[in-house]
Amino acid sequence: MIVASYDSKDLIVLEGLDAVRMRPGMYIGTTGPKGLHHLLWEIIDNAIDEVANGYGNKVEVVLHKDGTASVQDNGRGIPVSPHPKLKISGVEVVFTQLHAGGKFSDHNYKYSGGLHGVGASVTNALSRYLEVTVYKDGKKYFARFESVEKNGKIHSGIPVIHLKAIGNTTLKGTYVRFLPDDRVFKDISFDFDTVYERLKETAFLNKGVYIELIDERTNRKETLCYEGGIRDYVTSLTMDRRPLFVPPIYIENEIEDTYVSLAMQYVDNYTESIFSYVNNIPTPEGGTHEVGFKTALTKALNDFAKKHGLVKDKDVPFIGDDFREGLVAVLSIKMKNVQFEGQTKTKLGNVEARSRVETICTQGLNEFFASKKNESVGTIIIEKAKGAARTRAAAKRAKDLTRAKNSIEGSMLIGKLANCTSKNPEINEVFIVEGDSAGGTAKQGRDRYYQAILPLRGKPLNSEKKRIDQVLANEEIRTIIGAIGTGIGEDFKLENLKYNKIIILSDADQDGMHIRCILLTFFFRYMRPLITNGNIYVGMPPLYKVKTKDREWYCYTDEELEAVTANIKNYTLQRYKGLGEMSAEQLWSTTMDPARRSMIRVTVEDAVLADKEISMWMGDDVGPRKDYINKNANFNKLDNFENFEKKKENE
Ligand code: 0RA
Repeated sequence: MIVASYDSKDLIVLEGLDAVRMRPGMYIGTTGPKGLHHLLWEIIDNAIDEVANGYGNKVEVVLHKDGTASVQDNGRGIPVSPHPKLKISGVEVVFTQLHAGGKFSDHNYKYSGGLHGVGASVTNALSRYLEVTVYKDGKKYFARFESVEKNGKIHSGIPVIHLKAIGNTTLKGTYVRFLPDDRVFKDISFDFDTVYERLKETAFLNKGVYIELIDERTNRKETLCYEGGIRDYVTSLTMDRRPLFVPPIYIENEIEDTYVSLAMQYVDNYTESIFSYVNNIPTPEGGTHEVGFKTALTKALNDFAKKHGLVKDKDVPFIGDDFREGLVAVLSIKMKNVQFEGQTKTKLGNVEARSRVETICTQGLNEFFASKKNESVGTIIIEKAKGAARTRAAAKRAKDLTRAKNSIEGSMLIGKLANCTSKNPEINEVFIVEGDSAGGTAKQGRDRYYQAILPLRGKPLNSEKKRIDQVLANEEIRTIIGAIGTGIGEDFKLENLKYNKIIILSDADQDGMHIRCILLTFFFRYMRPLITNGNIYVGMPPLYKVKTKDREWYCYTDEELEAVTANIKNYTLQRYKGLGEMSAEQLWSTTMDPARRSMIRVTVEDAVLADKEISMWMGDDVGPRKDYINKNANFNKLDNFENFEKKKENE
């Protein structure tokens, strides 16, 4: 058994960590699953930094049966000698000083992802205990930290065993193992899939690094290593989507300590998917590096088209957007002194990155297209861009038409909308309701002061399968756009949003599910800020009503139904097949009244995954969807695949 021993000196050093425990949200965002996994990312990022900088090549992550997680790398080992000022071992600096990781890495690594992170000390602060073993210079060292209770107060991350040599070794590297503190996190179990997806992204971004994930709770083991790096990443992103050529275009170069790599491909659809990273940190808001890449792409492709006489006078002239229709690209850069901007601090701000990325990409692309064997690839891209330019011209005509129509007969177009009286978007809500009859019920049941109702007559168009001009030609879609007020695509303006909550209300059957998918797909592709901003909700009508002589209950899930009916006798059970079966009062009290309803707020945790899944579920390639359903579906609950596809055919 380990006996906790620590002195007052330790407590003073550790005051910073107590602050982390007081306000975990400030350091890891939440104490939900996302925050819990953040603890592990901090440790993994440190190990990856070490191997990605060329020291070692392997990182092993284990989820243990006892609830701990461990990360082992075969790098140089965390420094063990005393820090000149702090007079404590390097290991203790890393795990007890806030942000020490960053300061530490600055001199030791050319680039460091950890700079963005909050540091391994935060993991220590929010753990029951954390142990470190360092293998270095022929010796094995060990240290243990604990969160200990003293005088009714919990002190975080106290070194109860100061770093000491415990034997000899021929190994090198670092092993960290920790138990998240269940007094901080409600649920301390790591999710295999979440960890796996993160490690997979990491493996793609650090080519050749060998990553192993072992789940001892379920005996699962996965090995990840991509010799092709982001080339393999792009290939995996486009696997389900008919790439227009293989392999992806790949560029890699370095200017003044800025290292740039780019892999790109085109697929047979109309969306643009650029996934960019700086020092392995995703930058979903884009930034200067993306601007540099886009400029280079436009320039290189315009030059190619001109050189090969591919544009005729009658053709619509290209703009940059045309070259990005169907583009799937991963841009990964590494640089020093990164500055992040934007709403969620995920946008690169460094101006020097723009010109460096542009120079490297222009040079690389020009070289690629100058080669005789790549001419066909260039021609394919130009043909695709021509299609995009034509559609753009058609879309503009459609948009102008929509705008004109909106202004002339604006009230008529959203005539189906039963608006609310309040003009305050902050409190206003709009329910998008499946079907006229349910729409009517909702209109009667609502609080008309702040609740608007928009009934949908038919099924809206599946926007994943259609070009923007066709999407805009669809009346249901136009009505939705008109009602919400923000506009779409690059015209989108959040400040014009008319309703703070947009609530999709559809039946709890297959058709309802399908309508929900179609609407979410549309919002994801054309009004994505509504999702990232948390304005989109899915309403949850009850599935059952249980009634006895003197009481009734509404149940929203099968589990609830079981719980309610477990202890009562002589009841009648009504299963609601559609919203239309409820009275206005019932719909209000079960589904619309903020005090009693439950709703799902739609968020996007992972843009890469969401993008992939949406094209799998809603795109026109049937194969991947069929595979997925056959692998994962529970056929007792779901109709079979053929049925699902038949429903989709009627779009
Ligand atoms: C700074 C300097 C040195 C190693 C490390 C950091 C290091 C940190 C971590 C975190 C997890 N695994 C790690 N491996 C190495 C090397 C200094 C020296 O050569 O003594």
